[in-house]
Amino acid sequence: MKLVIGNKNYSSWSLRPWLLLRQAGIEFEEVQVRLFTGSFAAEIARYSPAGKVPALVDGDVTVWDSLAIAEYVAERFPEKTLWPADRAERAVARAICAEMHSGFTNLRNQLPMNVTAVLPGCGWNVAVQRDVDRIAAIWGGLRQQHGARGPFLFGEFTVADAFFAPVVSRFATYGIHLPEDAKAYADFMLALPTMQEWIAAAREERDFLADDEPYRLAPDRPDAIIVNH
Ligand SMILES: N[C@@H](CCC(=O)N[C@@H](CS)C(=O)NCC(=O)O)C(=O)O
Repeated sequence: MKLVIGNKNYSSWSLRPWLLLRQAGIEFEEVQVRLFTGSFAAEIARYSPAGKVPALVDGDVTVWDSLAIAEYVAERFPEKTLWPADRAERAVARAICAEMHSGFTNLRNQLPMNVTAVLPGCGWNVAVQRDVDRIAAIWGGLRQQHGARGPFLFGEFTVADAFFAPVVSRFATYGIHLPEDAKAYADFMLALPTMQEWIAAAREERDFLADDEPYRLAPDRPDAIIVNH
């Protein structure tokens, strides 16, 4: 199985299936395509008809879009129970993943994932705060309900944790203040060895995507390659 991803520093959509596979202990080959470079379109076209990362290639099956990939992986490895086993909990898990997938546009537009940046206070506005409040309510509510079963949103790790992982990173980058229960969840997720592995790899990247850097005027790495979209 091959997972095609973009830059670890920027590609929030790529982080979701990558974390899902790594947390579930599913072997895969990682193929990285550098976003917005001259060769991106040609390279990603080899793997995805949608022309975007992430994409999963499993033999003659190709799946694109992070939500479809999560569903495929969960079906392909039923023994990993990547969705909650309980039907009602599964419905909630799917609902919050869909909410994340199609919503929180203020947060997504204003606070782009930028794993290695430290930008406290940047990008914040009241519309972003509404998204933050909703996410904190989701995390806090689920932790209250399922905390006794384990540290993840539904106790055990599920697709829902993978889906909110990029938000955890954004909150860290932009120094977003969270209520205690939501902060405890975010801190726990950030400390996961798999998240740390992703972050460490992001630090090794040299591409600096100008469009994703509204708050850093110049790269803080002298070896950076500036990529303009
Ligand atoms: N809804 C898609 C979004 C994928 C997406 O927008 N990927 C971005 C990178 S994070 C991309 O490949 N952009 C390249 C382009 O649009 O040319 C998913 O969940 O996978």
